[in-house]
Amino acid sequence: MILTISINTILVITISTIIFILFFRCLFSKSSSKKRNTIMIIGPSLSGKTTFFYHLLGQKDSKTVVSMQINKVENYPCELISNINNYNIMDIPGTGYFKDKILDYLNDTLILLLFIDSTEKNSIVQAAEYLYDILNSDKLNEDLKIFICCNKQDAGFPKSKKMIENELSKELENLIKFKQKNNLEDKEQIGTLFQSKGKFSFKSFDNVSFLETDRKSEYQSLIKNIKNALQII
Ligand SMILES: Nc1nc2c(ncn2[C@@H]2O[C@H](COP(=O)(O)OP(=O)(O)OP(=O)(O)O)[C@@H](O)[C@H]2O)c(=O)[nH]1
Ligand SMILES: [Mg+2]
Repeated sequence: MILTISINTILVITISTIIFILFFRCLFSKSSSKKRNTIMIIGPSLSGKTTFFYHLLGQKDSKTVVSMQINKVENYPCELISNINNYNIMDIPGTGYFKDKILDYLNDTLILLLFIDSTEKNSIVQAAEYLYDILNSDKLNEDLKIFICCNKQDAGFPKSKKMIENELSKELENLIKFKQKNNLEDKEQIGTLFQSKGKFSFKSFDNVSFLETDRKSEYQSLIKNIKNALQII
């Protein structure tokens, strides 16, 4: 009798322990491999974000105006980038108000496209400010891929991706020094970029890559890069 009770007790304890362990393993694995499916398009005003957004939606000849709200599709079957999965696609206007919202969406973002007008110096200066906030943020997730899209390569005298990378590096370096000198950082969260010393280089960010693109080429290289990235992630 004593033996039966003790065997039963041991059995109950063992089964409960297994269920307990499995429950917590399941809970933990869900939180660490969160399914992210957002592609976010950001960048200075007039860099060509909404034109690309409509291209992804199959509306190639859409006329755009300065965006005053976020363009968004949810769970969208975009055949240009995947035949398998659906994605949320967001186009964030280049005005100041929306720029501040980007960090809120960063944790759910898989692919971040930073658009730059390659013919405009000011577009590069503004892009550095976007990048500072993003690379300095504690909301960067381990899956995130950042493509710096040197857009409008078909227009005027565009800068190459190499020139833009060099200019952006210098702009970021100046921005970091300026913020450090004037102690312009959120005291609650002092980011890694704010603490960095010496020359800034994109070489230490292997999730960031540069590419040249434009509407005329139907964004072929950009779409190819997005497809490749989605297959790997
Ligand atoms: N030459 C050229 N012009 C482009 C290209 N992409 C967009 N444009 C033009 O650039 C202008 C701005 O494009 P939008 O797509 O509205 O720019 P945006 O980045 O959404 O701007 P905001 O909504 O103000 O943030 C429009 O007149 C487009 O026709 C491109 O690849 N080449
Ligand atoms: Mg727009």
